[in-house]
Amino acid sequence: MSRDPIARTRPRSADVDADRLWRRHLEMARLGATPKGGVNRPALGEKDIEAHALLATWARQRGFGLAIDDIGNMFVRRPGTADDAAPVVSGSHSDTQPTGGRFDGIFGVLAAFEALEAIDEAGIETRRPLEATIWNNEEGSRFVPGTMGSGVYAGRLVLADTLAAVDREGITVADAVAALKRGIPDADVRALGAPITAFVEAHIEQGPVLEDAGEVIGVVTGIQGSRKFHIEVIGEEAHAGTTARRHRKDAFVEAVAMVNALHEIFHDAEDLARFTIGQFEILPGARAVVPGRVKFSIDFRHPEISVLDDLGDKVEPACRSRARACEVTIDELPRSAPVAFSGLVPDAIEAAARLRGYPGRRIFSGALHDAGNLARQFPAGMVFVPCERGLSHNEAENAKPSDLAAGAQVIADVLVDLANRD
Ligand code: HGY
Ligand code: MN
Ligand code: MN
Repeated sequence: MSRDPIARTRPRSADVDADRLWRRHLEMARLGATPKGGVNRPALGEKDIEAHALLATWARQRGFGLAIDDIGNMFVRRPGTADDAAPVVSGSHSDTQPTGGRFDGIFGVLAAFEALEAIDEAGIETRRPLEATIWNNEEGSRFVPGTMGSGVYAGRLVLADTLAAVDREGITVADAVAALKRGIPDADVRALGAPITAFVEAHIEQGPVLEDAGEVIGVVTGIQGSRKFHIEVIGEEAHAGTTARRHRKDAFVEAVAMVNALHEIFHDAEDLARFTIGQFEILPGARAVVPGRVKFSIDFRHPEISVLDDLGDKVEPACRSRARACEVTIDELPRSAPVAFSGLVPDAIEAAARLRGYPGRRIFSGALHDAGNLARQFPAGMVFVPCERGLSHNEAENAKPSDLAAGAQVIADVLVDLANRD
């Protein structure tokens, strides 16, 4: 019997290959590369389908299984000795924001795949199957809403409604999923919502906490909630040279009054409310025409459900009371309640981190993640690693190869642990 107490408690796992993991990040970053060194890879656009196909090629080289479900989530599978048991799954997303970086999302996919490869190379058998997944359309940038694939998988979103959503060119999610399936014709069909023993997602932190603290591994305790709105102000196009102020229905002027009122309302002393207007469109967008229509988005996040309720409910009256000559419509997208990760998965992450020499700092997520949806149905948790200056949704987003490898290592250890538990 070993005299090393750690060796007795550590499940037999495999060491990940840090160089291979880094090379794969660089290969993926070529798909949709931007001149400023970032990535622009809209969900299930040409470059995102290439990213799926690249992962599929690596999976086939290893002899792993491949399957796609009805909402376009892709699963790479390493069988277990009890192959009908529900899998232990890890992964994230491959789509990006328009000015995205090289790590948001794809790190979690590549960490999961690296874990499966390392475990396979080491010849380690697991009782339950292991899967690495790409959840479809996490960012919600091409198709609304975001965390779409995991949302449908976990039953938070309705499949038929979601497949009917369209991008700005009028292409439906259904068309895009069909294109993915054409791109990977040999993939099996995966049942939506099939049971999962546990889900664990690796992600860059997208904030400064780990870097500031000099820590490498964060054990995520939860995700703040969010409410998102689409506002449309409808006025009347008119001649810029001839129309007096008293006769104008200027959608821009009224939208600006709404935006200013909203910024006041969401300005909290603690600086916890995250309020963003990231889209603002003036139509018809012509210099000599009084704007007849303005569309803008609201993205509001907070850790507490009562604040989400109270402040979020102020959006509609704030907009209506500033609409004078114009009409206003307010549509709310599906809400995300705050999520708490506890029990099986975070405990396994913390244990794995400690056995590898990391304290495993507890950390809360300001960003949304697919794990938040999965946690509503299955045991779930997340591992964070630092990113430079906490910068994300930015082409300069950066992370250290050694930190990425540490995160992938924790994923590998957690997968082996959870796949072999009784
Ligand atoms: O918006 C988010 O939090 C995520 O990055 N999609
Ligand atoms: Mn992400
Ligand atoms: Mn993101």
